[in-house]
Amino acid sequence: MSIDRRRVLFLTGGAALAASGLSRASAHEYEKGGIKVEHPWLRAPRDGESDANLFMAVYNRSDSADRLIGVKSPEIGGFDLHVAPHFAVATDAIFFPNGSKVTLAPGGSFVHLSGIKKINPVGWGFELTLVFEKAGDLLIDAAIDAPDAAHAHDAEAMERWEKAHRTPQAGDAPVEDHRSGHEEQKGQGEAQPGVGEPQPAQ
Ligand SMILES: [Cu+2]
Repeated sequence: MSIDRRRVLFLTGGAALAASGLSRASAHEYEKGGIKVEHPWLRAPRDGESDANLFMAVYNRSDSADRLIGVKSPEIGGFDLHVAPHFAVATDAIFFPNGSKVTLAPGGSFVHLSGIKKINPVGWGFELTLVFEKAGDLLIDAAIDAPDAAHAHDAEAMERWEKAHRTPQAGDAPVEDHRSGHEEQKGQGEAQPGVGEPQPAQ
């Protein structure tokens, strides 16, 4: 996955659309049968955790109801479907009436992913297959937002995350300086080479 892709996710994002007040079709949508999934995104696992919640807008333009019954990815251990009280029909599926738009969002329905084995950093994408009862399998690339993101492509949350997880940028002090400092500290208090063993060259 390239940096260009990351830029694409930002440029087609909800933040820009919200700011302009437009809701034009963007590239970040996926369609199969009568089902269209728009802006799938997830809240990245918090540091040290392996769970993430997945959100999206789902349009059902077919003339029959459909249900999301599963999520597939080699990178997840499992999933469960959480249905907000006002949509509650069953907890083993998320229900999409025909002719409806249902938004999975924080505070409402969502897909909980667990046991995530490998995931890209915030700002990148995560590929998953959504399993709809009638429309079948639909491969999506969910945008990975910050763990505290309020909506898809939450630029403010992403900025906070990047500050807290800052990696060296071009123009920063060389990485080597930083690392050699750690090595000096690490050496202190560690076991000294045994008597008679070769001493490291200075
Ligand atoms: Cu999007």
